[in-house]
Amino acid sequence: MKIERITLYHLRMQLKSPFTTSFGTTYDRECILIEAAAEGILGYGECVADRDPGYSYETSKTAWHIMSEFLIPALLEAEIGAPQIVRDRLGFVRGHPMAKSGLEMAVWDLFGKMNQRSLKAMLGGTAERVKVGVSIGIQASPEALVRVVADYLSLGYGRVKIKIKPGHDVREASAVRREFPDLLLQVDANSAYTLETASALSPLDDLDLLLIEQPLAEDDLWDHHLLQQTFKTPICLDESILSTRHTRQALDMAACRVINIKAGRVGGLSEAAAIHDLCHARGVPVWCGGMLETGVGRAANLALASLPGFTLPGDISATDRYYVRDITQERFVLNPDSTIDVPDRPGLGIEIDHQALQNATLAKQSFP
Ligand code: NPQ
Ligand code: MG
Repeated sequence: MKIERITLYHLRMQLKSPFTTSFGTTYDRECILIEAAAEGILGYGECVADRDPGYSYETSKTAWHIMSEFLIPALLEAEIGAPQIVRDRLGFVRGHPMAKSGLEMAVWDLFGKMNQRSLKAMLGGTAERVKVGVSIGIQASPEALVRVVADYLSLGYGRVKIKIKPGHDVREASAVRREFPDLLLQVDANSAYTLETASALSPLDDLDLLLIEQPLAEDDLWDHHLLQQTFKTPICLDESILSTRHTRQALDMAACRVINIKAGRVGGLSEAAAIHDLCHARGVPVWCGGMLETGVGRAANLALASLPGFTLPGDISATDRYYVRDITQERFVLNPDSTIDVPDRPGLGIEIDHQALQNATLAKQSFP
C-alpha cells in the first residue's frame, strides 16, 4: 500500500472542566488529527501533543513541523506492507514520539479498514471490556477534592487517580482515603519532586495506594530506584519510559514495579505493544495511561488496553468526562462494573463527526 494523501487538522477542544496538574491548568486541549487516504479509504490518528510543553517537550506546533517537514514526506514515499514497518521507517527522526505515534495510528486504522480487522485483533488484544478509572486534577482544597471524587464514584468509576504536587499531596490523599476506605486509589506527581522533597511523601505509604506515579524527574531512573527502596507502595513510571529499552533498564534497576503505557509517549502503538510484551513476560503489571484524548485516541487506548498484560485499570474514561463536544460519532459509556467496551469494528472502529471536527479546527493542511 502507498498512502496517497495526508491531511493534518490542528484542533482545539473545550474541556468540560479545567484540569490541573503539577505543571499547570488546561482549559482547552489542543491536538492534531491525522487523516491518511489510500485506495479510497480514510484512516485517522491522533497526535496528543498539547499547546504547551508541560507534560513533554512536544507541542502541537512542534509536532506539526516535524510531521509536515520530515515524517509525512517519508511516509508518502514508502511502500507500507504493514503498520509495523512505520516505526522503523520514521526512526530517522530523533525523538518526537507523539508526532510519530499519531501518524502510525492513522496507518493502523487504514490497514484495519482495508482488511476488515479491528485494532484490537491486529494488536493481539483479548478483552472485550477493559477496566477503567478516572484521573482527577488538583482541586482548591482537600474537601473540594473529596466532593469531586464522590461525584465520579456516583457515576460508577471504581478506580481514582488524584494529581499531586508539593503542598497538595498527603492531606489530599489522606482525606480521600479517610472518606473512601476501600477505593482503588493512586496518585500522580508528574515529576514534581526531587529525592529530597519526596521524603514528605512517606505518609502516603500507609494509605494503601495502588501506586505512586512518576514522583521524580523524567530523566532520573536512578533516583526512582533509590526512592522505591524506601516505599512499600509500588512506584509507577510514566514520563521516564520512552521505549522498550528504558522499560528493561528501569525494571533491571528496580526503579519501579509498575509501568504506565501511552502510545503517544513511546512513539506509537507498535512500541507500546512491545513494552506490554516485555512486561507481561516478566510478570510486571501495566496499565494504559491517558492524555485527555478525543474519541479517536480513546478508541486506540481501549484496543491497546485489551492486551492481556493490562491488569490495572486504565486512565480511559467515558466520553462524558472530557469535552463539551467530541469529534467522534461514538460515545464511550461506562458500564456499571467500571469497564468500557473495546471497539470491535474495523480499524479504530470509530466514525468522525465532521461538523464537530470542523468546529474544532484551527488549521488544516494536506500533503502533497
Ligand atoms: C498523566 N494524564 O498521566 C497525564 C498527564 C496529562 C489523564 O492524568 C494537556 C496535555 C493536558 C497533556 C493533562 C492524565 C494534560 C496532558 C494531563 C497530560 O500524567
Ligand atoms: Mg502520569
